[in-house]
Amino acid sequence: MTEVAIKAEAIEVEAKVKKLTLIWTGLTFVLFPILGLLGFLMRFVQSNIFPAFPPEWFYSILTLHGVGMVGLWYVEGMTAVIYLLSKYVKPNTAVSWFSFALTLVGVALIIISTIGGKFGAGWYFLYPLPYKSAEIWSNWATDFYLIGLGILGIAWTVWVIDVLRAIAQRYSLNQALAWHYLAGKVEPETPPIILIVTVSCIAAITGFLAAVALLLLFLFDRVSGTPADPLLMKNLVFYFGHVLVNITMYLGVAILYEVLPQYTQRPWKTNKLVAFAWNTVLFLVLFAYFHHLYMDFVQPKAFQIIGQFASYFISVPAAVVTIFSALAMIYRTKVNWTLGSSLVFLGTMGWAVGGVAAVIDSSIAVNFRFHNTLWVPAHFHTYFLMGVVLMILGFIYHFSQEHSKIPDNSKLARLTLWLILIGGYGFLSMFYTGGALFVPRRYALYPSTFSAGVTIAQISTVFVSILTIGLLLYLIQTIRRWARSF
Ligand code: HEM
Ligand SMILES: [Cu+2]
Repeated sequence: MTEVAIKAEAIEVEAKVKKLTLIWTGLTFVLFPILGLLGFLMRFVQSNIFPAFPPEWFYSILTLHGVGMVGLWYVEGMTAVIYLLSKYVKPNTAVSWFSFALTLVGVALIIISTIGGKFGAGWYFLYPLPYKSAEIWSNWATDFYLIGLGILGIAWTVWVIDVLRAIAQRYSLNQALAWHYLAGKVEPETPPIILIVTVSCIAAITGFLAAVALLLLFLFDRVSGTPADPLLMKNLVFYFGHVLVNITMYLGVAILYEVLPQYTQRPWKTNKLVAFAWNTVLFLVLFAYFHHLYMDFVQPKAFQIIGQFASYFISVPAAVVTIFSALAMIYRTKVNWTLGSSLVFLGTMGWAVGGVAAVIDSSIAVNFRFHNTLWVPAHFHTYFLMGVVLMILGFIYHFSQEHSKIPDNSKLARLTLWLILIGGYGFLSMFYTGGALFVPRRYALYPSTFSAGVTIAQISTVFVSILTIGLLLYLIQTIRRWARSF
């Protein structure tokens, strides 16, 4: 190909990827407020404001909110990363559109199952509950839920494989995993985003395989009536869930490595430490999920111990290396703080806070007391809502501003950030307080033994209101820029 033809092709790919990012992002603008308001509603119900609210509705809302949020941010994280990756490699946009269409079908089935069919087994649908609902929901609702998940699984597996294919076109596996850095070489250069996304996509495939096995065992039970082994089912679902949630965070970190340097004018390169950290993640991600099964006394004891150590060691390399490097990036330099770069940075700090809370809970002695208390939603809302969600919202603003060229309104941006921080951390502190007082999670209405839960939920609604105003201001500023980017 001539140089002109190569350039023309690059421009065409860029335009295609940009359009894709705009459309996926539009979906996020619709789904995030709906799923967020469902969370708000749950806090109202737990405040005892509507004592007659049917508990089964609470559980179907809880299920939709949980699975919806986890899926939404995974998908938007992939979109952001594909956009940023396209500077280095050529992801196939047709595959992304295919995943988009299938994702819509899967989401529709899950909405019908939860809102229409009252399916309320919680987002990780622990076996055998889904088909033993005590007639709260019908078996068809469970069928819809599992088929919906299966469709999402197909869509996302194809998507991840295509990203790996695009990376493999330019980098060999050991280059993509930066193994040559471990041997002391720095050529050819592996951008951190390539390394992190390769690790994430390989891990994702193992998670989706576990999900396939899980769904097949559900199907086998449904069709033949032969029960599956509940311990195996729990291992499979938590392997899948833990991996999905973790790689979503890693996608956020990949965004950080690629976007923050654009605001600090300092390059952020892979080195031996970064390469070591992410290869450790790839290895340990297989074992950390055991921390979800500490209360299962039938689980082999060795797994419990491995789970605790893997959970400790997985958080050290990636998080510590990333957080210290991010601080070093902004130290003694003039950072261009926009709404976008600030959100990406604050999200990284939220990831750190949530990570500490998670490591505390992954200690067996502590988990013994905190298991299934509000400590659990406390820590995962920290690294989700105030972590990866802020990073991705930061990316969306960055992307929309880049293409619309509308300058930042720094006063409004500052107000927005303060509202999000005060509302968000206030909301989280109420979950943490509940955890410290051993208030259980997943209660629609708290019995009198847990009356502290009601007070905490009431205070929480004030903070969620502040958060809502902050997010609304964010949306107003971002959607304006997004709309101008078409
Ligand atoms: C927008 C603000 C949000 C609010 C007000 C909110 C509120 C809530 C509430 C009240 C619960 C139930 C806690 C319990 O008693 O067990 C919950 C559960 C949950 N939320 Fe959120 N949430 C928000 C954002 C998010 C985000 C951004 C994510 C993930 C990306 C998320 C994921 C989840 C998950 C996975 C569950 C557990 C569902 C289950 O137990 O099956 N939430 N949320
Ligand atoms: Cu986990």
